[in-house]
Amino acid sequence: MSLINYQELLEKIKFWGKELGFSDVGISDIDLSAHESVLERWLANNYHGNMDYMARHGLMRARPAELVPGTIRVISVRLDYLPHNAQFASILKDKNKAYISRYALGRDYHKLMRKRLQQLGQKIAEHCSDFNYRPFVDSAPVMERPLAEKAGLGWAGKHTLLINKKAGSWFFLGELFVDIPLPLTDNEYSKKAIENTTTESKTNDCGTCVACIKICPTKAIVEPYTVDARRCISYFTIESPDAIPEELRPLMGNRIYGCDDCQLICPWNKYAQLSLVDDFQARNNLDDSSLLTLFAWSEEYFLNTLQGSPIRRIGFQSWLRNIAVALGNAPYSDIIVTALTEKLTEVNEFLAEHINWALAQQDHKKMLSEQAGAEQEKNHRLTLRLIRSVEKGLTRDA
Ligand code: B12
Ligand code: SF4
Ligand code: SF4
Repeated sequence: MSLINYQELLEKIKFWGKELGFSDVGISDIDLSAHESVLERWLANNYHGNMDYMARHGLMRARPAELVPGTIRVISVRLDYLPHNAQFASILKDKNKAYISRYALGRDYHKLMRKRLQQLGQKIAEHCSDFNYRPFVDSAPVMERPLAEKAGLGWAGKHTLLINKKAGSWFFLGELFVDIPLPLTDNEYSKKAIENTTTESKTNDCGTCVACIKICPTKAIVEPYTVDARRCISYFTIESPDAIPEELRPLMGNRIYGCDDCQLICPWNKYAQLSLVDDFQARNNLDDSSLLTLFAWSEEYFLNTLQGSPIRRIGFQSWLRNIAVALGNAPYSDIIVTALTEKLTEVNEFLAEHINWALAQQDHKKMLSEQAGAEQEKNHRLTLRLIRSVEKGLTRDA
């Protein structure tokens, strides 16, 4: 039996990872015991809303070897997704345009990353006779961020997303569960990840900054490192098929699929790197479309055009629900009122309720234009502050 030099193998894994286009690769053990109570508390507070899958597997989410028996290491990878010409500020500024989270402008990342992780696993298998692996990308009960933190890919910021000092936070995570004793990553992030779970207060490169907590339009970051998903725009425009709570609708602005605000305000995103993946560049003008154009799509057109896009997953009903609310948040326009009224004749009760809400908003703005305008500006106040900060600090991506 030939002995394997795991240090040498690790160097090869890093090389293959880069060859496959991953921006970073790190190795962690599988001990997430310090995160079990955090996860339990999050679930007990019902912060997961109707994402039943978050509660379904109990603590297996924090116990990789229960998910894949035999796992002793996790290889975490990072893949940058920031598209060229992100136009963050210019689209958020124009209330008649549709703002779609910049991770979702191109092809769905799940399949693409899983395929690359599978290839990485195959490469390792060619060098290790007795080797088992399973790739995951956001698809199974796995705590991806705490694993990636331990693997030295970055630190979890107060908005809970992973950040790297040289790369910001515009990236996806994925992992390969493996059953070989690879050496663990030992860098500033992995050291901090361990320190932070053994001390009362966290220390990291967020320092005293609280910009993400302040800028969140719906106050979803209820305390540092904790997001109440039910208040997060990403949750109620993507994950939840239910009606959007009325009090949150005006705060959504023109964000019709996900939200990037907490990352946009983050000073570390000055160092974000543009994605090298063609599939993540914008397709079908999704980076710069008017709300009315998207609202006019038929279901057939939606399904055909969004083939391979993550947006297709939410279905046509949620798509129209989100755009209807954004149209309610747009400045008064006869054309918008006509489009909403016409749509009323062809939709079910669920959508009709959102459209009627939007019509009432439009009506309100027409009747009391000045006062309503001021009210709308109040809701838009944080977005205006964000736009200024992006224009000043992220000139390339503004
Ligand atoms: C459920 C989920 C959501 C939910 C809930 C988000 C949340 N913050 O929990 C919703 C729908 C809101 C969401 C939104 C988004 N998501 Co999401 N989401 C997930 C998912 C599936 C699980 C996250 C989870 O387990 N949450 C439960 C909490 C308890 O765990 P956690 O946040 O990971 O762990 C934190 C705590 O343990 C905390 N912590 C640690 N120690 C301590 C100690 C104390 C005292 C406390 C209080 C906390 C604490 O820090 C940990 C790390 O942040 C992951 C994929 C995965 N399987 O991990 C993607 C994932 C986190 N999402 C991702 C993305 C990109 C997003 C969005 C940016 C998408 C968008 N543009 O709209 C937004 C960002 C919103 C935000 N600020 O989080 C990426 C993040 C990549 C990155 N750079 O970090 C992931 C990893 C998917 C992927 N494979 O790339 N998401
Ligand atoms: S994604 Fe938007 S709504 Fe969700 S926590 Fe971040 S800023 Fe708040
Ligand atoms: S905005 Fe500030 S507090 Fe929030 S994640 Fe970035 S550095 Fe940390």
